[in-house]
Amino acid sequence: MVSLALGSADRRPRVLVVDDEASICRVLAGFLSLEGFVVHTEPDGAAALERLSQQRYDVVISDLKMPHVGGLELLERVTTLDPEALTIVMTGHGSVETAIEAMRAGAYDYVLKPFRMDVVLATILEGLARRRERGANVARMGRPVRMAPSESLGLKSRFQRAVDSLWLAFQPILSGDGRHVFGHEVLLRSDEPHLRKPAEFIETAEVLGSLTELGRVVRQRAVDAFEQLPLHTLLFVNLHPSDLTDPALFAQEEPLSRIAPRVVLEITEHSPLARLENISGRVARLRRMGYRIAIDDLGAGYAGLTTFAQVEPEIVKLDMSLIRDLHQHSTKQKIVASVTGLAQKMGAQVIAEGVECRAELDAAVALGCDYVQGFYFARPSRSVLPSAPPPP
Ligand code: G
Ligand code: MN
Repeated sequence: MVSLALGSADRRPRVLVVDDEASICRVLAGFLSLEGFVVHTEPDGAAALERLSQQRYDVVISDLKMPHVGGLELLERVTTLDPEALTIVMTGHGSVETAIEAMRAGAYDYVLKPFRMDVVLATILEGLARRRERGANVARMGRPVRMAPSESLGLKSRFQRAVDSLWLAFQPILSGDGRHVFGHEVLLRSDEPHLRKPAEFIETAEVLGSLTELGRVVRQRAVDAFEQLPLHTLLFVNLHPSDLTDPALFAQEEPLSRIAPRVVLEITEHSPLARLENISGRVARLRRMGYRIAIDDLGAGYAGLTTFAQVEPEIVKLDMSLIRDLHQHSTKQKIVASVTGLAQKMGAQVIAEGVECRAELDAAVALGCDYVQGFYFARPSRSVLPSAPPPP
């Protein structure tokens, strides 16, 4: 226990922090007390429930993985014990899925560990403000307005903010000798602090059923970005497999279609493409519209060669996991050599992704890669390279 409640006259918001890591409890309690909250801490769900049966809290901020009663169970119990309490879960980095599960269980919001204090504070303040608003609604309408957990309000508003602050970074794709710009890949970025990682942004869209909307925004932004491209170079745009089911992509009005001959659509293998019906037909339509098709991240995920046969790509992008330490790894060398050989037979060109050093570059080119992309040459950035960067 960090600070003592000052009796009923004390109207400061009360926060219960639940985490089996004592250091997290300490840090959060210290910080939130300074911000004017009354803070108590407990090391697990069972102890937290015991405390909640005796005292009311405005906010319960809890870890998910804890001994005895874990975070998810605690959440469910809090929702029935005190529906007015704002519940926030803390979860390890990259595990947005767990956070989402928690939101389904009734959590108001989540913060990803390692968290930034300003993010935690903003999440709490936003939640309290929302609750006040809701209280005002209850008073106005004379009957309770209960928010369904499925509304995932926190997640939705966060996603909307991410879409509003969405921007595309450019990363050049160069000839094997690094002297010519072949094209630029546009990569999804957002200034929304909770969804800075593109993968989390996309996962959130997936959960909210907003992938189609996100895909449309990205394609419109890609067209806007096209203006900045040097003459005769290509624009590489990532498609999510779900974009292939969006009728808008195939429609006359599709903004990207106006520049289709300069666009390479990257179809990723990170999600199982095989579940989509009639991939060959969809890809054929895109090709008739003038696009070129690339298979992205080959070697990273699902049935690489099946997709190869279904899509018959003009371009193949080798996943960076194959390129990493390529010069020291004889099995990777054999794989890269066989994929470049196969690509050549099929009339496709090969891009090595994620080249980070000279040795990887030399190995990739020696094994038959036509183009290269990676931090060794340029990181994704807000601006387009007018010409190839000077050799590093
Ligand atoms: O899945 P896709 O290949 O489209 O993802 C590209 C991602 O890889 C981008 O987010 C980009 O920032 C990152 N990236 C690009 N080049 C490099 C590199 O050389 N090394 C690493 N680690 N990441 C890279
Ligand atoms: Mn890509």
